[in-house]
Amino acid sequence: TAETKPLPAYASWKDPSRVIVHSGNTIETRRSAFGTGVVTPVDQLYVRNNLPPPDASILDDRDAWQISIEGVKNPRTLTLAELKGMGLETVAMVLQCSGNGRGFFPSKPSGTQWTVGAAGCVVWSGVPVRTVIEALGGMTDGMPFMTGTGGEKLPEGVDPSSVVERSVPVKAAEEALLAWELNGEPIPLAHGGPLRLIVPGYQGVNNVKYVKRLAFTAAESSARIMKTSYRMAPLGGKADPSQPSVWEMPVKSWVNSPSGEAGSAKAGRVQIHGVAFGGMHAVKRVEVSVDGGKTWREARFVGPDLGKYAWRHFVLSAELPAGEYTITSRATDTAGNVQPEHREENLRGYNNNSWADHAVRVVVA
Ligand code: MSS
Repeated sequence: TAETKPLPAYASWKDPSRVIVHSGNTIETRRSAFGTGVVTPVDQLYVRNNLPPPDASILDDRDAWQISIEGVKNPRTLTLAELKGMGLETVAMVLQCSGNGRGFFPSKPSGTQWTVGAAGCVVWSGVPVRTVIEALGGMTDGMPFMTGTGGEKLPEGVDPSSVVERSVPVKAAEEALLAWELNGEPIPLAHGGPLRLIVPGYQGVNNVKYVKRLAFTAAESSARIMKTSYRMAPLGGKADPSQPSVWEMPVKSWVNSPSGEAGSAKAGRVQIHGVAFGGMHAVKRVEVSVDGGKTWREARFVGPDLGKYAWRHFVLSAELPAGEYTITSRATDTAGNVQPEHREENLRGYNNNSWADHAVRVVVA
């Protein structure tokens, strides 16, 4: 089992047996903890913070939380109470850190060495961003970006460009939510309560927590987290704003069971299962290989389908005599994108969806 540290105070309610605490700002779900329920319980959902979270007192009066809406015909500040009166929608979606799978890069990029557990499938409830735009007279013409700003208080002496501010292409506003509930309960501080910007299909970093400003903008944010972090920079190179930002998630799947931990499979009939998602598209099929990708068999989806942004569990029933196996899965989405064998090499280890990297080595006895 991977090394784990004590849970930080703001996430002390997480189940320590189901997570790996890398640091006070990075907590990963164990591969063996995912189970087969579609929705990830919040007490085992991963956490990633770029800055220490704000003081828990921001949750004392959730309805009084304010967000400034800019880049619309009638810009104004809205309270969470007002947002709750404007509309209600829910979306089930995969929340995944863009660095999930970084631990598999041989180049050992700096950052948390996540394997598979910086991801979960969760349900958000809130008001559609497009409803808010309409209520404020529509978007200002010609704004290519939607920019969300996080509500962290920057620590004393910290450069203001350290603010968590992310821009996404404005078309993402059509499906985005300003959310106040996670899995049917008020969003905990660790996951961005009282109010979070949700951008379905996009990598985790774009889902800005404690969102205090939502703006339709002519340019991308000049915050460091936008300009140079979360860019697909070349190995050995330098990150710059001309490189692709981590936005839409690519198609991906992995096997959760057998997990590869000692004793995770016994000789005989084994139900190989895992999760698959397509980012912007539903997944259409998953194949499983028990011989490291030489041969593949069609897996079957199990459990409810919670929509194209959610993941699906898949299962392959296989007869496994005693021996050593390299078990992996390969997903295809409805747009025809196939999960690749190889990762896209990049400086910081983002967007890893390689089926080879996500294979589990299993000793069946
Ligand atoms: N938001 C804010 N405000 N801050 C921070 O730091 N982070 C990011 C997102 N958002 C942040 C935010 C990231 S980066 C991620 S992943 C996410 O979030 C996570 O989530 P959770 O809830 O899980 O913790 Mo990577 O791409």
